[in-house]
Amino acid sequence: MKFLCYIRITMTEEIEKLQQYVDGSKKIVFFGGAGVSTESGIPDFRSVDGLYHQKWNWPPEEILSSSFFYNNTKEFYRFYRAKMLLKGAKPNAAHLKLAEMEKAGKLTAVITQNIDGLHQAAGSKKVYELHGSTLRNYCTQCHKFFDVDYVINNKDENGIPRCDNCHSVIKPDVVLYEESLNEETIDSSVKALQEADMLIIGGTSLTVYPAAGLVNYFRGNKLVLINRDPTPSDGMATLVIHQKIGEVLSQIHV
Ligand code: CNA
Repeated sequence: MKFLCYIRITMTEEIEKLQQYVDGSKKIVFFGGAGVSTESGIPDFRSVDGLYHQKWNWPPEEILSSSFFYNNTKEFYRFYRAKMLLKGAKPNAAHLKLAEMEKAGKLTAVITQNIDGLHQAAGSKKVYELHGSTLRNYCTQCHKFFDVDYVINNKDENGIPRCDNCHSVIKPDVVLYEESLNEETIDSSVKALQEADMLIIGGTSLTVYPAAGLVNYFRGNKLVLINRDPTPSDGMATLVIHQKIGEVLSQIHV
């Protein structure tokens, strides 16, 4: 009895509504972005303390473009090592709750724009990585694969990781600006969204296309948007929660 009273006082109406949605759904899909990992200490792009507000000689979207990678590999890796290769980051309450939802048979897929591998580290199995992963890397010449530890521990005098087979430049298996998304990943994401009975969008400004456009494939009527700041898509959601996603999801019971 005491326990029930406690929940009633601390749960906001938004969280109660989210809980009702989760209770009544069997095929939840989560679509997320960089905001899912800020509570793990990884900066996003567009928040006030995000990468777009830090001073670099080029804007992040230019450094993280394909042409910049090939023309200015040294500078790419200076940025990439400092800002994208954050080893030691651990899954937070949001990653863990989503993995728990999948294990409980409620969530069918996580579709993420993130490249940090934290959903899998939390235990999620069905993860569609729209923009690839920093954990996978390959030689631009002979295509040999390398893990993230190799990239962290091996660099030439310019900070560039090189293949131990042919000495060519290693590239992270991430989708850089100017590059196309993997078709199989898109198809699987679209299918999951079309079959979903609930969609939770979280921690994304929904401004990076074509990834952000995928949420339009959702046909259900329970669309929850959990984002610290307003997004252009707030109007299409049936429930909008402007709070930290880890704090919100940790209050949900599966
Ligand atoms: P973004 O444009 O930086 O937007 C992030 C959004 O998350 C913002 O609207 C914030 O308000 C919101 N946000 C930040 N922290 C929280 C929080 N704790 N709870 C809820 N909301 C929060 O990032 P997007 O993902 O929309 O943009 C897509 C880019 C960012 C993709 O290409 C990613 O690869 C890229 N990115 C990924 C990572 C990562 O893998 N962790 C980090 C930085 C950038």
